[in-house]
Amino acid sequence: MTERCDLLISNVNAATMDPSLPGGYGAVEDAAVAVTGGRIVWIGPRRELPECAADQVVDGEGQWLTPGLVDCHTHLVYGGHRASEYARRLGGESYEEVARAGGGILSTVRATRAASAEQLYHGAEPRLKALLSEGVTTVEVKSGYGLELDTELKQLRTARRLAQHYPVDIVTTCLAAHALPPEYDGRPDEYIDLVCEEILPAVAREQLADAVDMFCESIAFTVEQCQRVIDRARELDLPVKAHAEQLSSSGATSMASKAGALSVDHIEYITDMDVAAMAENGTVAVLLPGAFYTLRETRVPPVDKLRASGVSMALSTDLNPGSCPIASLRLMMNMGCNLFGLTPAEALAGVTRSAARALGLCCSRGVLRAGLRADMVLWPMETPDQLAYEYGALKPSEIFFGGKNVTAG
Ligand code: DI6
Ligand code: FE
Repeated sequence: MTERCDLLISNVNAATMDPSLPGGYGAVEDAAVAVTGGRIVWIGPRRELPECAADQVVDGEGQWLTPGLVDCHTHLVYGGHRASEYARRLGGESYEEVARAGGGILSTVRATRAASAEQLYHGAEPRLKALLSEGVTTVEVKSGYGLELDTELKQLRTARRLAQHYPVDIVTTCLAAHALPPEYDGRPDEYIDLVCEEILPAVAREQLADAVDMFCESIAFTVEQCQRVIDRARELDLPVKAHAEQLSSSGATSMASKAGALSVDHIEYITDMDVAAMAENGTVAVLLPGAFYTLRETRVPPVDKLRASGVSMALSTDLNPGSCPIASLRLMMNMGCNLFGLTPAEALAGVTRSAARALGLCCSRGVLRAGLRADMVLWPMETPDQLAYEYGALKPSEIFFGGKNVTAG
């Protein structure tokens, strides 16, 4: 490290989440962190800090510092809402029944097609602000409520535009294979042709997506159709991920893992074979307890088996107007523990290190380590276990995005 730095935070306890350090949090007590050019240049016990003149010094007052949180699976940009559908489901209709009756995802498709880019942008802002206020510094945003070229592009451009105005990195994913649009009713293979031949190449040409996703389910697309989308994405050099095994078992998880998917998401209905395929291929399990909770599902993902097989488990909001209209990654940490049986340390790893891996970004973020981005959150707590345990009152005291203090208010 050089003898000067932009920012020095000292008198903190760091939950580095570095797996090479002992304990679930990779904790370094009484630590110091030096930042230059938006990156961590030194982190370790304060007494070992080399001589360093800092432009700005922050006294952490014994609080805990964590990596900036990463929400690795959202559908943040959409038109309208589905409050009436929620009431119908509370009255006994299932998510699939609502979808098959032309509601569900297709109801949001109609609203998203009808919305202007400006309306989509302003609709997404409060949801994004809610995430950012909790210390989220990277958000993945999917398309998938257009199901036609222009509206898919409109959603992805809106997502990119949000990152120009808020202190956050937005990672975009093209989810054109989310549902069958009404104009292709009865012709799913022809819609997959459109996705592969028109939508994905256009999105790749404009560099509007960092990855490609698909919904493999009885109310969406078959494993074979999803395989075609994956093959096309690979030809276009785009990484893939999949909504898999959310409502039933199909083999999508094994297929996607073997095809090198970054992550498979939901996975309540995976089998032992799927777990083995994920472990073998380094595919991240993205767990979405908010969707499980909202849809009042009863089948939980096999967390014990994933843990025993060494599969990385990320946690995310799945923020969307149908199965999870909840803009809180902190609440997902609590739900991940209460509903799925994660430990508090696994929950924090799930929204930092493993979430970064699910986006293919583990070389740049998700851990506090020299060389990585200085996306960091300071929390007024005595132990990092409080992040999963408490909800509502515990807020970040400072948020650093690329080494800049961006704490709101
Ligand atoms: N699974 C989900 O959880 C979201 N999409 C998907 O394939 C939900 C989308 C919605 O209901 O609008
Ligand atoms: Fe989703």
